[in-house]
Amino acid sequence: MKQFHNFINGVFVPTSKTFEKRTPISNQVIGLAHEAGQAEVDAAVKAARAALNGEWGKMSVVKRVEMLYAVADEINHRFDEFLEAELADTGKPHSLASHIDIPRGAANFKVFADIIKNAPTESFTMTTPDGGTAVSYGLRTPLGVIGVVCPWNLPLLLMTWKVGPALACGNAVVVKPSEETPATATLLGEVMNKVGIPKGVYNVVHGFGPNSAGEFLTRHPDVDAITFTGETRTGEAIMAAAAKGVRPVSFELGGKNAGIVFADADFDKAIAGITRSTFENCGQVCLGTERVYVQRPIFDKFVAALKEKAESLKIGPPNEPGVGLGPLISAEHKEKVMAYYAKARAEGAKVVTGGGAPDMKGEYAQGHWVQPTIWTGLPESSPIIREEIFGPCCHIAPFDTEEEAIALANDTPYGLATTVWTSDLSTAHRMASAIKVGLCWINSWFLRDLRTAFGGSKASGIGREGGVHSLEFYTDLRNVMIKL
Ligand code: NAD
Ligand code: 6OD
Repeated sequence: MKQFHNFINGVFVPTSKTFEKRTPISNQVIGLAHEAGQAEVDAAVKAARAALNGEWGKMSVVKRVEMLYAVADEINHRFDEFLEAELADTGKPHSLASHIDIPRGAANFKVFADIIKNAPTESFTMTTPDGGTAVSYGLRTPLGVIGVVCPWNLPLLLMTWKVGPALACGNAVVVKPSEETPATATLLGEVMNKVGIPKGVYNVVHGFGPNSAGEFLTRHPDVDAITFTGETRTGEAIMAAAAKGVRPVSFELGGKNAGIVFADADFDKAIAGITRSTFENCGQVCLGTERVYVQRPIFDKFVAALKEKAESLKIGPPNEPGVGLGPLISAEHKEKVMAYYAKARAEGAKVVTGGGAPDMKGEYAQGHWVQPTIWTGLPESSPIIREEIFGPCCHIAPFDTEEEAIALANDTPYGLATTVWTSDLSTAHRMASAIKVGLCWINSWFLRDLRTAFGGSKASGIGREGGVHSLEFYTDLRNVMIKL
């Protein structure tokens, strides 16, 4: 049985209070995570502060960059271990984790090391009232101790997406991974020690949200800023905690994203794109499309083709060849998704495909599997169309005009992402400027250039990370003015 210890000041720390980690493919217990209490969270924050006051705080940018390169190289060196840990925690297909999650875990350190190495700051020269000259320049200083609170859907990718830039900017972090996925954050502690990252720079505390490590961390008065990815309502609780001490937050929250397919789109590419945006990672991607709007002339053909794709997805465990759909993360999440499947039927949806749980055999019978599901025929007021389900499912509705598609896409409190499929460049530009989201993909989905701004509008987040935008959050910009 694996033991997931806290990682505090460079040391793996067990506690007397443990909780079970079960694998989603069979619901078997595969490990025990050691829950951090207030004392462990205090120790982690204290270690982070000491690192900032010690060698790490004094380290040159060049040296820091070298160390982050070494972290990336060591993740790649231990690629198979990270992959195995992520597969055991999430049950996602091997093909997905090996192409997206683990490579991005390494890239998130390399890219932000490059960005901090090359980041300029502004400089101005002015004439002073006495006829002399003054020069001002910007100086980026670390924010301090950053609390990093993470979800379970892309555990290593989303954690390092925050830890990479935070460390590149010279901060120290205390990470609270999701209680569902403790493995890769813990493993990263070994990497940090191996490459010689000073003790206390990277800390991990395990546990839950309320009245556990998540709340202890976000309420901690010596945490200078909080970066969080997760549900919008958790964001509200963390924002209330951060208000004490007026601490900055960066939030990547939930979504109810629209996929929009015009009749002039390349049909096969649109089908392939919406298949991914709806079903990838078993629908557990915040950027996914649970609302799909298709222009009327191709509506029936599109629904039939997406149905065929959904039904061709092989459901199974990570290492089975050809698997395209893994399980949901937990029994609790399966219950939530199945409740929406039942609600869709009760509301009179036409179930185009799926709508239940597959019949899995043997050791997988207790896993958290659900069928990929497509509905049509519901009114826009339905909870199926308004609420984030976070499962492998979508509702497809027809539209006639561009204006109608824009109105439908924007009719949501969320504003994370959209994916628009059209061969008309002008339509694409108009849609991109009219849909109120942080991320607009045209003829693509979840295509990432880490130098670009990433984040959500409206209830989907606060702030942007990525490229120089991460520096805006993870550094404090000071102006220095010198009277010459
Ligand atoms: P969640 O909000 O339930 O949990 C996220 C983390 O917050 C976990 O580590 C949890 O323990 C912690 N937490 C919970 N309550 C807390 C509290 N009161 N104080 C401090 N910490 C607390 O989210 P989840 O179920 O793990 O992830 C799925 C959600 O994340 C979906 O809504 C999805 O859309 C969102 N998400 C958004 C993005 C994005 O980039 N916008 C990316 C991935 C996931
Ligand atoms: O690619 C990323 O940087 C990112 N933050 C992805 C988020 C995916 C949400 O599930």
